[in-house]
Amino acid sequence: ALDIDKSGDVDIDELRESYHTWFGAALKPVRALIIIDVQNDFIDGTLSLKHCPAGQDGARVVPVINQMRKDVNFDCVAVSLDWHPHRHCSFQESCAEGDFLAPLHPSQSEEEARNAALFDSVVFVAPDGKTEMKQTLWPRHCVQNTWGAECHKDLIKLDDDIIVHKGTNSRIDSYSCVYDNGKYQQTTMLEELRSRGVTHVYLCGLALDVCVTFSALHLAEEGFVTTVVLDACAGVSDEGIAEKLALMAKCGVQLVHSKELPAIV
Ligand code: VGL
Ligand code: ZN
Repeated sequence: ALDIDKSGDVDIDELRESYHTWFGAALKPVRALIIIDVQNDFIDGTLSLKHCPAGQDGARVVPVINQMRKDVNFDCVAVSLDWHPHRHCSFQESCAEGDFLAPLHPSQSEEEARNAALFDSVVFVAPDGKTEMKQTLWPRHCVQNTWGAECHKDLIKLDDDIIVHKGTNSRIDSYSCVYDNGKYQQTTMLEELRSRGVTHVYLCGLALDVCVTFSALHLAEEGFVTTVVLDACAGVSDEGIAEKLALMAKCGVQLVHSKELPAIV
């Protein structure tokens, strides 16, 4: 290591080496592909995007993502999985049974919560015991170790891929693969990316206006140079997509087409 007190007789080779150790990681881009929730339930299962307002086919992203893995030399690949317990606060079925996995907020009547329809929202209390937490109710989906939680059968996965589970806490939902919706807890994503010196992240997957957007915003906030590959994503609703694309652009997230990547990277 460089001893500042002896700067009179600095060894230039040692200096160069130290410089490389200190700053090399920051200067040399380390790129991660992050594949968000390309799971059966969002494609052909209980929360199929085909039956959502935008009517998109989630399976369309699979060949695009596979092609990106071939065309671009990513330093690592992370695969996130929505990974809920059978009972979860985001499930309309749980609410309808009066099985509230988080306390209802005083402004939320139990009657209304029980009768809430799919895609309605209910107001819970956040894990801090006081903050209002608005939760959209989805059909039961991506239950741990079920077919619906498996990735699409054609999605390429390699042994070295990083797997990150999200939404495992029944009390709070987690759209982002980084933090839950109230930022109370984090997944393993940041430690996985930081331990590999990742500087740049490229996101794709499902759903563009939900989990891809929330993940991209958290990663941008954490200092990663963040890009979303739009044709490698499918979304829930056209209005949601328009709103979230504007939000991401405003927050410095780059929006690109997969064809542009080999030239950029
Ligand atoms: C998602 C709704 C509920 C997603 C997950 O992966 O976009 N959407 N849970
Ligand atoms: Zn979910």
